Amino acid sequence: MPKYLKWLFTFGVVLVLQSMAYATDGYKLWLDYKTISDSTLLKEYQSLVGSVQAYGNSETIEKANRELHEGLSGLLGMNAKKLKGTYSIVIGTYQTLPKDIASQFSNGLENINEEGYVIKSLGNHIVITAKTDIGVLYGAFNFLKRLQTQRSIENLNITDSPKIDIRILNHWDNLDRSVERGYAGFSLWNWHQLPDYKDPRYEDYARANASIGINGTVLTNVNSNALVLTPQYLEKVKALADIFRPYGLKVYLTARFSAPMEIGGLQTADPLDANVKTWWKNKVEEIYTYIPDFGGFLVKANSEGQPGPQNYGRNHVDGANMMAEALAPFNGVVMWRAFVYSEHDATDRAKQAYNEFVPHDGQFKDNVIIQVKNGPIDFQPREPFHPMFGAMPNTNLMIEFQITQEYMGGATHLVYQPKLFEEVFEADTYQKGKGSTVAKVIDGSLHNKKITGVAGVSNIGTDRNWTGHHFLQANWYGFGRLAWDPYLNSEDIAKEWTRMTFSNKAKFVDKVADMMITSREAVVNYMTPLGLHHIMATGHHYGPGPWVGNLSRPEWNPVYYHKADSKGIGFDRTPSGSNATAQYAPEVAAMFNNLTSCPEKDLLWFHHVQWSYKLKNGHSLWNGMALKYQEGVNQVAQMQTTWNQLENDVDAQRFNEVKMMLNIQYKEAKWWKDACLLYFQQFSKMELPKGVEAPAHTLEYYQNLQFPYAPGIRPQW
Ligand code: GCV
Repeated sequence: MPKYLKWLFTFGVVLVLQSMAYATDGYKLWLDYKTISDSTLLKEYQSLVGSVQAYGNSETIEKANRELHEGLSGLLGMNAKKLKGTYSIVIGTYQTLPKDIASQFSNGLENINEEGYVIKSLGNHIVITAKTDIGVLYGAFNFLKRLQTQRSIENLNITDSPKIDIRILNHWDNLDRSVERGYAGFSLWNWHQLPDYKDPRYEDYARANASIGINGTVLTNVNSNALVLTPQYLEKVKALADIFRPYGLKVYLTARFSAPMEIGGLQTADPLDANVKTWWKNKVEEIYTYIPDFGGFLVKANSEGQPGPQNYGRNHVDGANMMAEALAPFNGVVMWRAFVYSEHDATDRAKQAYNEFVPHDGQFKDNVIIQVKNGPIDFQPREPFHPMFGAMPNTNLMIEFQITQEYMGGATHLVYQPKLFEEVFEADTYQKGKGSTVAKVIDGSLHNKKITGVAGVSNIGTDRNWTGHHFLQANWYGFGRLAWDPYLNSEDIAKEWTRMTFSNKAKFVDKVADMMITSREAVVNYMTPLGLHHIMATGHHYGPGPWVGNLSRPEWNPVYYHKADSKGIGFDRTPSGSNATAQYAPEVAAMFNNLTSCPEKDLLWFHHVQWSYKLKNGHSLWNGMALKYQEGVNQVAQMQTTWNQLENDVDAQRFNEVKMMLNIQYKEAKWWKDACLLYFQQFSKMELPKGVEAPAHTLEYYQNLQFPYAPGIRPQW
């Protein structure tokens, strides 16, 4: 072979290999527009899709146009400019569309809100329109999704609008690029190189968020650093905001309450002090000169050592309203976190946030929204819904989920979290009688709220596949979908994601979705079955640590939560115990208080139960608990079996990576089971029942395990 041919051949092989690697490393997320492999369907789509006609000059319309071109070219296997199918794809807002097309929507757009969209077949057109440019972009993504998931594109008449205003990621990213509770590499934000070096990944991040309707991002950790509010950093924040803007993604920052002292030279940060108020007013004005559409602040105050208004004898209302006043002229909001508990308060930690906030219902300004974690403790594998959701009808409340898996095995455990999110949204607060679900509180419909919001603590980092584990992309995806519409079904979302990310083969989709759905209960079973909670190791929170009882703050100790003794196990939160149940509506409280009506999944959250207590399946509590732990391990084993059966349907890289992760998950599920059962057995003094595998090591062995460099640990702890 002539030399030049050899060279060409080698070059070609390298190119092909490179593109294969790129296509399968997970970087493209659910937006990998692979050509449709079913040739009949491909031909059908090619015969239906014509040219894209975009109306409007904004950057957002340009992005929508580009997305459609890229998406259609990829999915339909030919340059989109050459498509000659029946329907041209017409995009534009109601105002920019040609008059003859727009006039056919005279009433249509009344059904959507500012971010909603309409996709409608009209003669030889498929029209994607909206009131705003961003609505058009959302519609374009939705249209592409129809092709990605192989649905019909004929006779379309789709209207869709987000049900919640603020759909936001919270990055717990530090300025040194470490990520608190982050398991997918470093922070995406390269502060040192910004604002001059604009990593293309910033745009990819914004685009991915837009594709699922996420419209806000808090760039910095709630354990905050005031430096981000200085001009040196605001310039960098501006660079990011400029990149994100065409994708409808607003930037927010965490505001350190003591910033007026730390970067402002004041002697106090007292929210009622005139100089402090002026300082924040000026600071906010300054921020808006950099970022005219800045979203506002997220604040963690008087919580886990963060400064706040209580340092000055003031309360949350004083602090939040002071910041809200500064932001109001610019339509900015304050997201004020309710994650508070104090070492000086001896009451059950699960009660403290409610006690601090509920008496202030109705006192917060209109542009304050209180951000409440989904459950009353801290993102445990399962928690009952937070009682504040049923108790503050006159206050804007938003929900906070943790997408990153601080308490669910970091990025090595496949846990499909939208199932958890759905469970919380469906919970009934009974605030206005039956049917007063958390979803209705959060979407504002129960109390007619003006600002609504859903936050998710991000699981994103610099790892090539963004989330550390291919399947954890589904949690980012599903978070966005449920933030858009909290009434969606998590199983449908799992299938949709699987189709877009891996394959449309029906059998594959069913098996993968089944595995994802199972994974949610599996993690509860092998870590904290029957309502157990907060029994993880200290600091890094990696692995089991039910024996920990020596930490300086009582409510940091696992023994505080499980209260195992010779009689039984569990935290009595009924009127005979801490009476935390009284924070729920009477119907809910009655259900939790009664041992037989309390759902067994929450049993040990609310009751201290005797080891011999008979569960609904007839087993004693001890046997039932041991069997649950085993069930969790078995479920992971089943997930491994399922995945191994799918080898031929997945590219080698992702197949192997997921396989290795599942092996880790299986090992760690057994570790949790063995360590917890050995520890609790000291109290129950009962044998493990038939069907539960004997532990691999002694309790001492598990107690001595150390992981000084486990990822995600708080730098200061
Ligand atoms: C950002 C838990 C986590 C902390 C986190 C805190 C919070 O305590 O362990 O890392 O801090 O929640 O939500 O503020």
